[in-house]
Amino acid sequence: MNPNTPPVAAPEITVESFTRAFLRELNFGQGVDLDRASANDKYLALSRAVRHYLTTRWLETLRNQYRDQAKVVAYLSAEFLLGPQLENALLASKLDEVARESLANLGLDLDEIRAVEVEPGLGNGGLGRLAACFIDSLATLNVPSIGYGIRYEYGIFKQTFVDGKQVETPDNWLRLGSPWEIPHPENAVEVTFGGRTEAVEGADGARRWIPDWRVTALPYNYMVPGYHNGRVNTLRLWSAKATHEFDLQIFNAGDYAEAVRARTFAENISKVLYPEDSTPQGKELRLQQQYFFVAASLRDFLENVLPDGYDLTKLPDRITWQLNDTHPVIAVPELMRLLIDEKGWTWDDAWAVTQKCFAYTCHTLLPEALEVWSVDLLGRLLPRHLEIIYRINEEFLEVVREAYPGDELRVRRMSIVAEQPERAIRMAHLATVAGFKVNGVAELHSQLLAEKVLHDFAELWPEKFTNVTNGVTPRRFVRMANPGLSGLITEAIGDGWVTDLSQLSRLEPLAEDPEFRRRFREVKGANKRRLAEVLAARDGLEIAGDAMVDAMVKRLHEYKRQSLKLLHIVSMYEGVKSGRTPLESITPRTFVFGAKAAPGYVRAKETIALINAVGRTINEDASLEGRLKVVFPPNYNVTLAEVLIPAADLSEQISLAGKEASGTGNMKFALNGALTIGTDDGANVEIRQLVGDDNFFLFGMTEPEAADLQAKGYDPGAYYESDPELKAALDLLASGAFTGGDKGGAVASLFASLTERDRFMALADFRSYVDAQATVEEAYQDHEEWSRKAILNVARTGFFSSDRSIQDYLDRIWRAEPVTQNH
Ligand code: T68
Repeated sequence: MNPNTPPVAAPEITVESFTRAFLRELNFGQGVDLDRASANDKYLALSRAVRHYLTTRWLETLRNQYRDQAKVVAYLSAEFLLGPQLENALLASKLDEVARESLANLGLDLDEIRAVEVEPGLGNGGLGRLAACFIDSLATLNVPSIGYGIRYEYGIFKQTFVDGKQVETPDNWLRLGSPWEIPHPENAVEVTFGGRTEAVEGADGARRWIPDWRVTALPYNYMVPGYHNGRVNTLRLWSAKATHEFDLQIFNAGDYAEAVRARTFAENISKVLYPEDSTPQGKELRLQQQYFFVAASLRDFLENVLPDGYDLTKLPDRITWQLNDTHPVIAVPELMRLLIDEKGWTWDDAWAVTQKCFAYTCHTLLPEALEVWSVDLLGRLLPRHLEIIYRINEEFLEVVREAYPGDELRVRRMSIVAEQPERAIRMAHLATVAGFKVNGVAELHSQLLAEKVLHDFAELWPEKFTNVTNGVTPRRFVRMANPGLSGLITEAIGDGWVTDLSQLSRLEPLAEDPEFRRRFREVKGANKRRLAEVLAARDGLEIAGDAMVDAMVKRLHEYKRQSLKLLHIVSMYEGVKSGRTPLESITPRTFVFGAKAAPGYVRAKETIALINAVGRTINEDASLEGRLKVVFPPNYNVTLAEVLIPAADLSEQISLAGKEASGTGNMKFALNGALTIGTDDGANVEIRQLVGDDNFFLFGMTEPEAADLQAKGYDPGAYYESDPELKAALDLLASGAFTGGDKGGAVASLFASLTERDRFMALADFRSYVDAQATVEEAYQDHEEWSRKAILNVARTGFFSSDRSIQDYLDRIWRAEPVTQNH
């Protein structure tokens, strides 16, 4: 790019010019007249018009970046769960009002057009959504950065329920066109796989890799606009295309069918997002995906972002590659390979630079969620990388042996290469050895990482370990999703909070103001009515517009304990049916679940079926007079989150202590004025510290208590036998009362799993949970007091902005002095 190219003038923003831009896109982009345009035509034309306005800023950002040659943060993530783009783009570019007015003049409604958008579901849950919040904050904080990931053709599956059971259908999100992406075939790169390696005479460490197949990585750029600051960063997602060369060879050999098969094989790489969120299966295609996007991203940075002839010994001054979990960790041996085999560097020089370029974020505490690749598979797909990993490991184990002479047990524990149950590469160990920093995602998580999961490493390199508590973008999750609350806040304290969320603390005195509380309740009430409308239109679900909204939305996993929530609901129902609880004493409540289960996770799917069965029974039982409702809208996604979260009164964060790394839904709810009922887990700990014990419903064992109980020998049967309410709830479930008399299948399986093993100790926390729920009931009766607590939740949770997280990454990691590792 020529840095002297004169800037293109930003298009003037007026209602008239916007109308012209919109109609131009409609006529010449879509080829239709306004009166013949479909809803999708209008959506595409509007999106392109908005994109057009942002493009000038985008080019400017790129131009400045090229001129300044500043240090860049590259966020490497296999998932970016972006959510709908149109409204965010309108808001970031200050076009929201203009667009609304311009469309209204044409007799069109912005919200109707927005509703057409299909969100890009390129992520499973928290990890993918965090990546999306982070690139938003990076742009808003003016940090030169690039997001790198995969442009899956099919995102997270679409969930439907058939007879209450989850059925997955493909998410063909690109079907109606994708106005937010721009392909750049001229920047395509080749990625190779398979084959073998051979020696190179006289080179220190270098070997020649002779791969046996290759694919083209085609980049698609997405704009990442900062909020009202003129910066537009880039998210670059890679799509796999068969190489022409490869095709031609086979076509020329006359085997047409084989050529087509080979093309499909190569293009499969970016076909579909794996829907397992915490139990990686070690599938070859997944490793292909990981290497594919990482190899393309590294090459892209070295060739397209750095100037020609850049002195790579200075690479750490220009880049930090932030590894979002272990999925991109194969980038480490890839950089080594590029430096040694392609640039001719010595091993030691390459390692010295590589060690300063990567930092690793861990998102779990569950051992089964730590990625491990069998040596057999890795060696077959990436033979050169396996050799490099072996050598990294050899040199690393030397360091361990030097630090702990004679401690071979420790050496085995820390080795990057596991020997049991099969020879395999532990990606978290590789990431920890190669990264100059390792961070957890909440205080408790980072502490447990250093004490448990990566204990040996934290002992060897304490300076390497740090914490960065997660955050969420206030633009999407407050300003956009909750216009009512945003208006109220802005009226009270101005609009500075949108980019400095700590300013929410200025709301604190207003919690004591009855008029402010009344208006706050009014906003909540309006949000509930909006939720009721959306659920009716989207799913035909009927909920009261004014009941307490009690929400549990997150992936379905045993450690998150949706089954504990279910037991509470069954217990409330059982209380009424058995006459223990007078119906009038029950606060009208709508329980809202949202959760996808990994398609192969049988127990999770059984739990979904049971929640739906219980819901159906309760919703149809006229004797409850509609006081309790259980709804489970299918296909919970970012679009629905933006409607549900602002409407919630109570946020369920009930994982077993020590299992949820952080949670980010917990933050979104608190910021929208829901109170949390939660365990002392993940970021709940910090939420409670900030909002205060009086404004948080704490229950359950602490992590050390849970660990102790496990160590002593946990017997769930004892809890079942000794707590009559728990027994009654479980027995009612087991009796088939919710399943048309069926006592087998999911019912028997959940009953047995809870009473016999109960891996996540739901029964041990039941009593404390149900008691805390009784406190919730009581507190909710007092509307004034509840509103006070809710406002204090908003006022005291400004800390959970992803802007603050990004500032912490800048202070603690991206500008930190790399750690020296003595080898
Ligand atoms: C989540 N992890 C954590 N993983 O569970 C959550 N995993 O506590 C935390 O708040 C969040 O990350 C952000 O830090 C995930 O979402 C995955 O989605 C995932 C996907 C593929 C493989 C493994």
